[in-house]
Amino acid sequence: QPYFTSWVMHCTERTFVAIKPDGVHRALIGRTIARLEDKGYSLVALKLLKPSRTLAESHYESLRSKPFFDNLVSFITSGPVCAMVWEGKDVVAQVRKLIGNTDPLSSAPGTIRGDFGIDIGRNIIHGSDNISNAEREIQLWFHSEELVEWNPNLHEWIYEKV
Ligand code: IDP
Repeated sequence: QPYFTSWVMHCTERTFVAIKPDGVHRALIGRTIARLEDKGYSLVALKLLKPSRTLAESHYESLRSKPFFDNLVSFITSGPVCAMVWEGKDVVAQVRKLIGNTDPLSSAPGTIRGDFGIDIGRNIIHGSDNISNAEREIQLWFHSEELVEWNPNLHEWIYEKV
């Protein structure tokens, strides 16, 4: 138990990740999850849904004034979306790195958008851009009882004991 306590300190940060309808239709759910698992992050929640307009508009509320907002909301609500919560040390920033730039054409090969996408409006995946947005988006998409607390045994081999 003392060992667990020292590893778990690293692992409490959470981020919201969503595979958008293009990623789901292109059968990229498995490969996307594999990349985050391979890195060492843990899945805390997962569901497939067709988001309501209210949910999609709240999720992207900071983009409401953008010319592409209506198209973006229509696209996301067309579903299905694979909504997830991932956990681990520095997970918000690291998932952004694994995803790549917003525009797939300027994303590095090796990133999800760099490997699988071409158009900015079909960039496969969403990841929260900072910790406070991650908290906001997790609350928006999930009920607290859908978030599963568990202690992966692998943590001993992923995190150095402090
Ligand atoms: P992010 O998804 O990389 O955080 P944001 O700027 O938050 O990027 O934009 C949210 C989503 O809106 C993008 O992932 C993309 O699907 C879409 N988007 C952003 N900019 C454009 C654009 O110029 N044209 C069309 N869609 C865009």
